[in-house]
Amino acid sequence: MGHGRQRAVDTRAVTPTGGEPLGVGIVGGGFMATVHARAARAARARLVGVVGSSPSRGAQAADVLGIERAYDSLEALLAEPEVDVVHITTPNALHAEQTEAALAAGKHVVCEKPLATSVSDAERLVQASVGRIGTVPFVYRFHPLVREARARIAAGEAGRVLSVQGSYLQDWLLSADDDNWRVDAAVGGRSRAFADIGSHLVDLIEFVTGDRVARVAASARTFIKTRAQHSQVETEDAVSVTLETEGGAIGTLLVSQLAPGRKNRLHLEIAGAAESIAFDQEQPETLWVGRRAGSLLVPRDADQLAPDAARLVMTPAGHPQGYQDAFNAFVADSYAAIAGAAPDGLPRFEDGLRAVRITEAVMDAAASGTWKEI
Ligand code: SOE
Repeated sequence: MGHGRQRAVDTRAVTPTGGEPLGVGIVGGGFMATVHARAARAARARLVGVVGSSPSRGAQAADVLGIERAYDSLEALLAEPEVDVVHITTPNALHAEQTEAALAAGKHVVCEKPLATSVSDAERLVQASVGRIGTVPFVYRFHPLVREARARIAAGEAGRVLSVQGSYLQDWLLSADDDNWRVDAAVGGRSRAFADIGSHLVDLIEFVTGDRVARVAASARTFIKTRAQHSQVETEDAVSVTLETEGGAIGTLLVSQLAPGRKNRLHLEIAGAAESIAFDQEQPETLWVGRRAGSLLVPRDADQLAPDAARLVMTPAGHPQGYQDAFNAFVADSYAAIAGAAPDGLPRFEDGLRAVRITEAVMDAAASGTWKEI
């Protein structure tokens, strides 16, 4: 794309108030808490406190994640004046209540997706976050080559977007022996696979194309109805979606947590009138640009990327950059927003609400066998 050398913008200085590092509180102590804690540390924040699902789990998380202190309750963490921003990494059904409490305590919030398990709760959180920064980790937006794809489409290089084809496939719930709170609708919400990973896919489609999904038809399946600790599973293992966009494009999506051999494969292919563009989250070092004559693989090399993509390049070409780097960049930009900046492409609560709306429409479409408008 020949933009010449771009200097990466360092948004990592986290000093919203007079040079003090930002104080971070983490709610939850599982896999995602680890990812958030690493990202907060990379952004030079101070990891002030953590709350686990029990005091002993909180203490364990503080120890393992190197967090200063475990608090016995969310209330105690929120009463801590040194905490400026709270990261919510708990099971989905807790997000709304915990986020609302954190906002009411005057904190900024980074809340895991889905922002809430109902549209009305997500709408309330958007209202409640006015005057604060509220962000949702749609972190795949932070791969440099996703930004490159977006820049190409925005600049008109790909031509009018005609079709999108996406899939997000995993296999960690493949067997009936595999179990997790996410399978339980009372804890994870009515939708499992779509809310958990399909939400990333639709966020990315709208982010990259600049277009919006207008309506959806869908089929959902729960293939495994009994799991180790859940005798009646109702959340979907897999869902396929047919969509139309406001801009007139058409598309198909497949989201499944029962795809043998696929670990975390988010794949997106967009066909414009002049170019196709394909991105694979598990191969994020290249972007495929398809042309009738002369397709090419664009490398993650700052020299060759649009400015918004180049600024997210953390390591030189040949030194692979991946999931945690994308997460780090998301958290750094969330903190930069708290410090008063306006980073482009930061997924905010409004984007979290949008994903909840689309999830609800997909599940309603699957249940009714009819098209649903978003
Ligand atoms: C599990 O499906 C999970 O950790 C998701 O919850 C994340 O959002 C996704 O990024 C990776 O997979």
